Amino acid sequence: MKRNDVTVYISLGSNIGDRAFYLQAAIKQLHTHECIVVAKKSSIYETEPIGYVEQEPFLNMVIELHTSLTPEQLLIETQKIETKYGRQRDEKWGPRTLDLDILLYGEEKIQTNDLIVPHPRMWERAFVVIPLMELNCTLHTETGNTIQDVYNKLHDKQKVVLWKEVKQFN
Ligand code: GSY
Repeated sequence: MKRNDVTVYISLGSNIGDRAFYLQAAIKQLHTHECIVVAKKSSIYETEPIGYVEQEPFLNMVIELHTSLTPEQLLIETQKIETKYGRQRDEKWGPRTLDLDILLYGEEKIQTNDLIVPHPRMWERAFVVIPLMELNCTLHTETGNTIQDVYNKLHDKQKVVLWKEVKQFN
């Protein structure tokens, strides 16, 4: 990690086509960027859809990356990757080949027309919290609840099943 790099967590999801391919392709593409290092990958989970429920199950995971990009530059990169892999932005809650959400950008709070960080719904989503906790169990919400507290409340309310395990060496 270089001196000015920021630690960022990104959630990835896919529920159309070769879901695992889309997740891996997005990670590869991010890592290829000269200002991004993908440092950690969570396991992959199969998860029931939240929001619009009449759709196929998702594969979800979270990655940790280190970057010198600003939040806005990083958002542009994630959107380019979503578009490259066929994401169509017409349905807000509908199925998608690839979804990349910036969850946390260091300790920063960001609120622009295009980006809110911390991600406003991240702590309500077991498909985010469970893989995120694998990567960093010291995180906490803005109101001071630990990620373990959030996990305890959520984990048996939404169906999240381990699909491909990745062992962490912290
Ligand atoms: O916001 C991410 C897209 N998305 C997902 C998802 O990735 N996983 C699950 N399980 N449900 C979802 N609903 C939406 S929208």
